[in-house]
Amino acid sequence: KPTINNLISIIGVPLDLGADRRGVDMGPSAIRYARVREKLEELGYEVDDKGDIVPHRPDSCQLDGTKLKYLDEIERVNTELCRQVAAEMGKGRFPLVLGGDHSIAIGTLSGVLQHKKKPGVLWFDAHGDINTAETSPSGNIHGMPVAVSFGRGHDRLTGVGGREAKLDPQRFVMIGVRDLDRGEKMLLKELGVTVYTMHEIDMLGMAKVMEAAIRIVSTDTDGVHVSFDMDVMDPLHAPGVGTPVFGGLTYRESHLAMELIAAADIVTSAEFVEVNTVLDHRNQTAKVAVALMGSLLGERVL
Ligand code: 6HN
Ligand code: MN
Ligand code: MN
Ligand code: MN
Repeated sequence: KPTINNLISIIGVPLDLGADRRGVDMGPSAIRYARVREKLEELGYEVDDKGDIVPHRPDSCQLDGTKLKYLDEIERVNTELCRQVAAEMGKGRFPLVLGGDHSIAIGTLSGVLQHKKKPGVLWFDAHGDINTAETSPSGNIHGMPVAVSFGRGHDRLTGVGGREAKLDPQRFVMIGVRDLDRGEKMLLKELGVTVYTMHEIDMLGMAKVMEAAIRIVSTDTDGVHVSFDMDVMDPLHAPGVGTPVFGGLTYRESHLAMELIAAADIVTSAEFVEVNTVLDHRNQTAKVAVALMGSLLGERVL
């Protein structure tokens, strides 16, 4: 089973076009300001901050015949992210990607798939992010990365990293979900994705849910990616997100999940996304994100 070495590469992706809303573009800065590098160095990691993949901002939303907003630029940024994630993993380093909106998971996951044949994924989110152009109520690509990573969705997106390098829904687990669109419910069932909604977390408790989730993603896999959308947390604890939904994870539930993943020693890449500084209070959400990264990467009280 994969034990990560002590080399971490930070990649910032200040993209907000996938959310069609300003604010998450400052996420990487906010997370750096909350001292992510210092936190990781305290934990004994050697950190290489690769800086940001800077998106161009089109004057207006170009739709050219598709419902998908900002498709060109999102494809370009994710293609570059895929390349950088693959390059860092090729050097034996752990990629830690800072968002940005969740459409960047398209690039992160396709980068991971250049190195891992069958990675497991733990997807923490209030949402399913498994819309396609046909089912999306908004046309926002941050609601689509899960579908894309299974090979469903627009050609230009499923083509990032190659059409063959796609995830197996059997090795994909969602945690904390509480807002799904109609088409998302249908596709989740069709593909057989395991979804632990807030209901299961309420009923079983986070410890039991994570025990089951970790078993799924670490059985017959060659690595585990953690994709953490800050809106999985309750807006009380993480107010700085673009699409808040009441009834989310508490501060402790989120940490417990990260601590249990760390104890299982399975994680090989991670991303933290959707920190929206415009809606945040005194950088609270970025600080929480950094604290969670600490727990995920082995920080312990004693
Ligand atoms: N996120 N399901 C909604 C949509 O527009 O497709 C919301 C998506 C939110 C995406 O938070 O990463
Ligand atoms: Mn998301
Ligand atoms: Mn979300
Ligand atoms: Mn909704």
